[in-house]
Amino acid sequence: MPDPDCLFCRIAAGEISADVISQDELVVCFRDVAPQAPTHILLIPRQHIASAAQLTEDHGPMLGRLFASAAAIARAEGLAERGFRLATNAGAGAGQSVDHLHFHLLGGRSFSWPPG
Ligand code: DGP
Repeated sequence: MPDPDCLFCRIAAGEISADVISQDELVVCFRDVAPQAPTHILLIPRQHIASAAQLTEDHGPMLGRLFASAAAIARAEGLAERGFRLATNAGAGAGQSVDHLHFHLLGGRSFSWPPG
């Protein structure tokens, strides 16, 4: 069920414009408005899920689609050979600023570990 007050639900519904890379009935992928790397794409479920802390096994089909989409986009954007990062922030303490589950697909530069 979409949340009418949620920014990413509204992007998924097409009510707020975004540079959408791909979408289907489960997942929407679009470029981050404030890119932290030469390629920075957000992958979200259409379903409103606040964060990874709410995930259960029932979300398996959506997560399978989301990770397959990430891999396909990484290949299409030429990130797969050099490497890329796929990450989610869960909770304000981890840096989550939009309370709708999203994975960051980052590539096109080197990444350090551990993350800050
Ligand atoms: P996080 O801090 O992990 O919750 O990541 C939220 C990301 O969402 C952040 O990298 C910036 C991005 N973002 C915020 N508002 C918008 C928006 O309106 N459009 C797009 N495309 N990205 C947004």
